[in-house]
Amino acid sequence: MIEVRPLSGSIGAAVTGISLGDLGELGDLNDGRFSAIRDAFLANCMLVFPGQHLSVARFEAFSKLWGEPVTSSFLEYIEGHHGVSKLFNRGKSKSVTENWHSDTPFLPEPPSINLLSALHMPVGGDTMWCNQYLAYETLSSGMQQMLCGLKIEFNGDSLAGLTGRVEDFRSCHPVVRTHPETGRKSLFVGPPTITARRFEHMTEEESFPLLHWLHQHSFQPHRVYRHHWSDGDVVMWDNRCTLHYAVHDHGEDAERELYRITTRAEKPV
Ligand SMILES: O=C(O)CCC(=O)C(=O)O
Ligand SMILES: [Fe+2]
Repeated sequence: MIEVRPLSGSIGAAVTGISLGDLGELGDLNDGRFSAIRDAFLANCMLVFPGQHLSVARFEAFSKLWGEPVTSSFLEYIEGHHGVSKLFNRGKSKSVTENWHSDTPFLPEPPSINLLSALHMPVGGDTMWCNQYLAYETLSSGMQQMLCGLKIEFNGDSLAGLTGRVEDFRSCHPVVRTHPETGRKSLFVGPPTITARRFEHMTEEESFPLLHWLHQHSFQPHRVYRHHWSDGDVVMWDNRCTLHYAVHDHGEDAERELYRITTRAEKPV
């Protein structure tokens, strides 16, 4: 039987009692079990399925239940497996994920649901998530009103530079977005020196102080879950109402490998 256990007081739940690798079961997920997982996902913003040890094909099959893969030119994908990439330890100085971010917010339709499947994990190399519904709900009513209607111009230049791409990635999205499935409002921000550079129609200088404050407000420790990985864990998170941060404390040579899929392109509203 599926069991859902919260992992912190603010975000995340562990789901046990289900084998995601069992394709027969996956078919059956269209019954009550799929809706149990979906409800747990929408309520907790991120889920951990411990000890799944999925093959790439089965990881793909599970991900497909949540939507079509979203790809970007920043990543390389495994041949024969559309939208599946392999994350590995590139060294701390080359890490682009050791900051609080949501994935590819500079796309017109960023991915909504992201999944990782852990192959080989080191000691350390944790990942953290924070809850952006709570980040919005804990703002004063005055700040909430002021932000309502503002947009951030998200910019992919610095990521493009680091990964040698030359395309111009820019999209404006609402700072306060409404989740299409839960109807809840969340704070949609990013690292102001990397992607969330300015408010629409404002300069970077004008925008920075408030963007910086909103970003810092988002990942206060009491709104964060920190996951200590084990090989075989599958994790999925809602890219629409969370930020995440990959801690690089495992050294340059430690093995750290995960499969990664991002799904369901959606325009933030
Ligand atoms: O390596 C990780 O734990 C997560 C990296 C990341 O930011 C991502 O996959 O989007
Ligand atoms: Fe990420």
